Amino acid sequence: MWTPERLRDTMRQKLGDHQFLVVSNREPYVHDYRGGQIRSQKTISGLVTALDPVMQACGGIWVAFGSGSADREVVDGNDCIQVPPEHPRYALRRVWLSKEEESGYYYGYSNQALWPLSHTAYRQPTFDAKDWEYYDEVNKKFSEAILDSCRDRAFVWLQDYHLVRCAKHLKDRNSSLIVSLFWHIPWPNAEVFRICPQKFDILEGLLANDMLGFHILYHCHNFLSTVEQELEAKVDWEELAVTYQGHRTLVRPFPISVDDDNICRIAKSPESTEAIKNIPAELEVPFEYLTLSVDRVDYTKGIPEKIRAIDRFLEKYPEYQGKFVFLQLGVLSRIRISTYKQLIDEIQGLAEEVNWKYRVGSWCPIVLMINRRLDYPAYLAHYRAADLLLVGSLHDGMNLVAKEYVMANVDYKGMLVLSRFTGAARELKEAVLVNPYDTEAIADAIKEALEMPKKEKRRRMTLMQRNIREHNIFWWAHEYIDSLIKLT
Ligand code: ADQ
Repeated sequence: MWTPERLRDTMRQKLGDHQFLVVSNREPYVHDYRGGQIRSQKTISGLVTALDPVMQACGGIWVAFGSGSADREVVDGNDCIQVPPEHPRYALRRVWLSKEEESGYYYGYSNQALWPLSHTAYRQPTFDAKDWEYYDEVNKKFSEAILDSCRDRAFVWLQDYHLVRCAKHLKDRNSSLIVSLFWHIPWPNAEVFRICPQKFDILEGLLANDMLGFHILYHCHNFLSTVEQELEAKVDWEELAVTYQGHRTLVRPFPISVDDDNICRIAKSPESTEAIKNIPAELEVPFEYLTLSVDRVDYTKGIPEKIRAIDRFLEKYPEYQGKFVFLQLGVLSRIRISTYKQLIDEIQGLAEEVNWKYRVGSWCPIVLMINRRLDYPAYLAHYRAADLLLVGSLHDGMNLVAKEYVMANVDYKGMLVLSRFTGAARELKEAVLVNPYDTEAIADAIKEALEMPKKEKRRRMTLMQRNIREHNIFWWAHEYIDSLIKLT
């Protein structure tokens, strides 16, 4: 099994004198002013959940946008700070962006063009030429910070769709760097991608990487056929590689994962066990059966679709009325974008409607806590208390919530109902798999999961836990870096 220690020792051997840099838009730790004091906090995102344990194990430099109100106050002369703040293990190098840059690059091109383009969730992307200019400029800025932070021999590991142009800018300045980008979201099929006005610049930027990683083989194939249709490039389907303008890029699937041991340890901790007792009071609604969902509030996560399915479930199986509660936990993100504001209104409106329809006395079926950040033991306590976790993503690169839930299910109490359109569904085959657009099917899947015999739940959970243990986040990082090292 892969552990942080094993990853650290293997990386030391394999990396030799190469520096190790991770680069992402979102920083893993943010410093903000609160009540006149500077407070640091870990940020919430799938990317940070996955990569922070890797960086804590391996050390190195993480380059990211400094978004906190007090971020500038705490860095040294090189814009660096050691993190995690309570027991430093690696350096965080902050990149500063102006409001205009953040608006054009992050809220604009990244999240109103690339995000909807990559997810089949039926929101039309907006391609704004000015946003694209900001996007490319910010990618240059990131590249400058990377070049400034590293020597000639370095592995630069770019993260996600915010940084498609970085490899090109880096390689133009220093071709000896080994550069790879991991794409955390789905890659669309060629027919969807072809509408993008900036498609050549995007593909050119991505093909400057030595390796491109996606969660699943299907996304690798989508990428290869996109390249085949859009560029004069040699696509090698057998080796999964592209040669473009004399440069070869490997394209590989690496299904991302979680820190399994840490989740189990904290889920079993006395703090977590104690926190379970607080949940009924926190919900303020009596229940016998608790269904939980946890999401960043995003239209790709299928939250309104889940609420409609709960309505149908209670209509179709009235014996659960008065006993069943659906708790939607969440954190808000990208709320400056109007689609996200509308989504919050839609979720709240729907929940009110369904609650009004079924409310009896102090009971109602939907509890929304969509702007609630919980500390880790309390967060895992919710997983332990739940009878089932419902993941309803309309499209999701992986979905780490599903994997976290399986590992936190230390009492084998619950069951996972999982959207087929997540990367996780390719691995967690023992979950109850559903089409998130099919209201009727979700209603039936909830019933099936709630009524599943204990023995069957335990059997399925054990198989899923075994799979995640064998393919945890340290395994993932090792597979990835090992493939990169082979390129040297
Ligand atoms: P995300 O879209 O952010 O990630 P996901 O993988 O589910 O989606 O990760 C969300 C993370 O936020 C989880 O680790 C979860 O624990 C945390 N979280 C959510 N709500 C929380 C709350 N209220 N309190 C505390 N923590 C909370 C993107 C892609 C995914 C891909 C990941 C990693 O969209 O498909 O799995 O990157 O590659």
